[in-house]
Amino acid sequence: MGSGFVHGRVNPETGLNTRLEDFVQTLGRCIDRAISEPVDLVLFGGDAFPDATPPPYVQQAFASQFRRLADAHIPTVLLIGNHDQHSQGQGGASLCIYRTLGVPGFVVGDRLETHRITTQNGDIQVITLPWLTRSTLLTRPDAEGLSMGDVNQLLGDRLRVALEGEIRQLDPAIPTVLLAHAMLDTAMVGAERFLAVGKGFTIPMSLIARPCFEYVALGHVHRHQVLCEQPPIVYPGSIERVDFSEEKENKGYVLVQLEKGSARFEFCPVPVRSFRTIAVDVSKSDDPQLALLKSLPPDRIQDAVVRLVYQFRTDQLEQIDANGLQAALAIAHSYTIHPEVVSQLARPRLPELGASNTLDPMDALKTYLASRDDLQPIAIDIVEAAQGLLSAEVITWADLEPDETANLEPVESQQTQLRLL
Ligand SMILES: [Mn+2]
Repeated sequence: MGSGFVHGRVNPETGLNTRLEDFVQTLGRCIDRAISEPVDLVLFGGDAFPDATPPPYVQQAFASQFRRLADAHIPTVLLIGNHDQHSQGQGGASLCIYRTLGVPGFVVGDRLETHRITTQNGDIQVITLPWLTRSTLLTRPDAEGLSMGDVNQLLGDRLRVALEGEIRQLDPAIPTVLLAHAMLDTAMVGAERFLAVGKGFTIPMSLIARPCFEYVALGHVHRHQVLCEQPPIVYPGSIERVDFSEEKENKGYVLVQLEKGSARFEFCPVPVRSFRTIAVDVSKSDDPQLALLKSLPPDRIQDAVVRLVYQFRTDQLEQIDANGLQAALAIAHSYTIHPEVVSQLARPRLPELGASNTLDPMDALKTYLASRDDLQPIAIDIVEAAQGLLSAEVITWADLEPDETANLEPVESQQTQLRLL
């Protein structure tokens, strides 16, 4: 809540960004269902806000919806995600205020811990596993001199031991849910995978696919997916679209029917605002303006967040009327227009890089470098620097020996091309 404002506009009647209003309405729909059932327990999987210090009006919008659960006496677990954590020290997560205020029935999951919760239909135990950073389980000397892969291995081992400790103390007579904010190694994330590389670590599926859990509820990945059926390991996904990478995803929440030894779950879609990419090449058209207008059928763009991407030739410039496009797009909720000149698109591309979005960033870089004979003399240095960047190690000019700096300066134009990659 509080993200994606660039896709909204200010509502003159409320002074609020319309995307905040969308998110509040959708969250309200989820909570309406929780209250109308009523459910016995609500689990929130983390990442309430884009960062740990949201503006007060955004916090209030979130709180005013969750307050309805407290009023309805529905126990609620709020898990801490990576966006909720304050980068400075412990205990600064934005959701911890609910514990400080002692909101009845509310539990905040900011550490690995088992919570026994009494609901109107019996007791349940919820293990909370918030987003882990290296510093959660490792001290600096632990990690000194280790590669990223070794650090992840060590983190996995430490987590396995800590989780085992929680599991041994479980009451075998009542159902158990693991609520985790994590990237699972088998998760499908498309473009998000690239963002995740080098940030935090990936939890192996084998660590959590355990018969001692009736259900594993996951947060972090925005796309809804079921990673395992027995026990169910489920990302409900985000309830709203944050950006165009989620254009084609269904949004909703998951309703779970739980008893000792079994769980049934159902993904419940919620109607959310459409995002539409309209991509059209008018470079071969005699009437590019007409072709553009035809690409904007009202039923596809009405009330949607639209981006129009079109390719044209520079000699068609006078045939394209920006005012006419804006008039046609006025029925959209919001829109952006991205003209691309075809001659600029003629730059050769590597089919290996375009065909698949499942390529690992390091593999992508190596593929690119293999195609650039002129970069071979520094290819090894580039790969090493990229590994450093992806493992979040900061390399500054000060780290380089003076003569290395001198060697790097002449290749400035090559660095510019790398940035385009
Ligand atoms: Mn997250």
